[in-house]
Amino acid sequence: MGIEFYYGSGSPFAWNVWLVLEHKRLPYEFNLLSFRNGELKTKEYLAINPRGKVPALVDGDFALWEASAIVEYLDERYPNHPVFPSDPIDRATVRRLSAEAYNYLYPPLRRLMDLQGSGGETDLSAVLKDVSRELDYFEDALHGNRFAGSAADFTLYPLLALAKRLGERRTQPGAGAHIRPKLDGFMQRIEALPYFPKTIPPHWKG
Ligand SMILES: N[C@@H](CCC(=O)N[C@@H](CS)C(=O)NCC(=O)O)C(=O)O
Repeated sequence: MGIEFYYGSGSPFAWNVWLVLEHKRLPYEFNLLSFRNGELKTKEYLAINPRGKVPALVDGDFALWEASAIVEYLDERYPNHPVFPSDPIDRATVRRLSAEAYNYLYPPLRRLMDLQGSGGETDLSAVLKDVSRELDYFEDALHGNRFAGSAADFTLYPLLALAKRLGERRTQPGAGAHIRPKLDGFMQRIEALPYFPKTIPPHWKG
């Protein structure tokens, strides 16, 4: 039994794991679950991930969920093409950046998604300010190519892509407008990876 990967289109957490599976050249069975059709809440899927969320991974008879835990497991279990550097300080820095992306950038992005279309412009500008402050933070935190191909890159990229997409889908400049040159260059480096196109969320392509 190999690796089974459970994915939902557009989930930045699931995209993170997908990029890591590809980066590490691991073979896996891809399972696309539909949010709309309730496929994350079936008895079968809840037996894999009792939280009913994506991503999840089954490796043999071991089931695991939570994107960061999955990424760490994959890197330790399958050490080829590592996504964590060997130096303890670099490893800690990669972990810190991943945690910061999920703990500080994702929450305002989530609020932005929830607010879009609700017409609450006052709330919207406050949330945009929170998103742009975080984007500025990451603009300053990324130093050149240092973390290209690390677990932190694969955590951060899907969140930036989401910010950009949210901006493009609005009539006024949105979150994507705050992505400045270093982050933009970082996104381009990820997008140039040979396996990247395969991982674009299926419903973004159509
Ligand atoms: N902390 C979790 C977050 C996973 C998560 O929130 N996934 C969302 C998609 S972005 C989901 O599956 N939502 C479905 C639901 O809550 O019903 C992780 O790191 O994997």
